[in-house]
Amino acid sequence: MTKPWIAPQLSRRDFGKLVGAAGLAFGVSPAALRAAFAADAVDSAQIISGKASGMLIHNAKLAVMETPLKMLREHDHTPKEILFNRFHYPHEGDAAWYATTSAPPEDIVKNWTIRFDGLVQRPRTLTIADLQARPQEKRVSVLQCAGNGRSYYAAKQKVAGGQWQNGGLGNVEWEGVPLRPLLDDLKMEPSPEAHWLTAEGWDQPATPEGSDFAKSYHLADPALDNAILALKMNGEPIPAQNGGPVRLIIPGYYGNMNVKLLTTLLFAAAESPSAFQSVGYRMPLVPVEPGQFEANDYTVYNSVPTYGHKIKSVIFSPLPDDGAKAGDAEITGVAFNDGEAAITMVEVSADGGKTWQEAEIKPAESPWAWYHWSAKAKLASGSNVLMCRATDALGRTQPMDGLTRWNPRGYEWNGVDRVEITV
Ligand SMILES: Nc1nc2c(c(=O)[nH]1)N[C@H]1C(S)=C(S)[C@@H](COP(=O)(O)O)O[C@H]1N2
Ligand SMILES: [Mo]
Repeated sequence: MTKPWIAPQLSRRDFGKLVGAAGLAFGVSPAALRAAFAADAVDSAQIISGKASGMLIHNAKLAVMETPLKMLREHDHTPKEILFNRFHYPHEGDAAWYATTSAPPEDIVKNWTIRFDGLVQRPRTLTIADLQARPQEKRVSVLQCAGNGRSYYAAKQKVAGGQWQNGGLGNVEWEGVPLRPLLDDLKMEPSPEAHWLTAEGWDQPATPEGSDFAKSYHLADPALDNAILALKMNGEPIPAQNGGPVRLIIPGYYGNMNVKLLTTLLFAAAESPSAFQSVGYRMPLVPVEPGQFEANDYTVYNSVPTYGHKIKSVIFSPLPDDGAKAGDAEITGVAFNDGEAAITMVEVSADGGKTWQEAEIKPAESPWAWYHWSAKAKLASGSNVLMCRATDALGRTQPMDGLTRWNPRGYEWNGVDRVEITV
């Protein structure tokens, strides 16, 4: 994919020069950027300009970080300053411009194009202004990394990759152009063999063997009915770090399906051969045990992409260092799924699963947003194991033992949440 506003294409050798130049141009100090790339022991605010301090860093070089639950629970819509972040290629060289929570620079927005191409009679190219001229719609949706909760699989066998706890998620208001009406209006005349739509992001691999960040959706997937080409996040232009100026949002779908820095939508006969679609971000079709199936054994025949969020609930309060007291307490948290059915029940236990009671659930803002729930409980002096489990109108619920869904890439953790607090 071409990057018209950067000529010539920069090589990694130019990295040193560029960190200085790009850093200054976009208000990030070169020292902070160098520090970010040098060590994991830096603070989140140094890695992404405008980010809050104290995020849990999984990979400083790639700016991968999650939100401590103490920060996450403070807001109903997760602000950009604390929303988790995940990219697959380092924010160095020509990618340094998006290491910020600010909107993308004006020249980038002005020159941005989205190419609609592939198995169509008439390819089209749109600008951000073209998208802004169309009717806009809002979608409130949980955004969650498919690797969220990966660290909990270590109780069976540790899985390679960022050791995410529960904070690789946020509840976000997106706004943009509905996808299906746009595709219809563009009258591209896709060929009858075009069954898939592949989205690609601007970011590119450092070496030619690497894969572009590309994700594919079956054109018959009803989730596309809710998809938007988002231009705004929480009422503002999407921060560069979260994929501005334009991001494909499929509400209710795992983070990787929501392609940031969207440059291309291709009609295709099959799903993309990109490793991000054909090997990574997939779940084995049948349950597997460690040793039976390895991280590189995935094919499009033995596995399925991480599409919609598996139903999940998370305890927000009390957390172990909240200083909870013995006696009456309120247990609170959130629950969400893929939006295909309402969440109808959240059960809570304060005694490690011996007894359960139903929490009170507040209505959610949209089918894909998180639900808040709360339950009254009594805490005993000593250790208390709090647990929660959500169920939806289709009867889908969380496994009591999340380890039954162990998989070699550690995706889709949705085991019953468990917090141990000592009072
Ligand atoms: N272009 C592009 N889009 C991307 C990615 C990426 O590396 N490049 N990572 C994906 C993954 S795995 C996740 S979890 C989310 C993270 O979104 P956030 O950084 O806005 O929280 O972006 C997704 N979209
Ligand atoms: Mo992710």
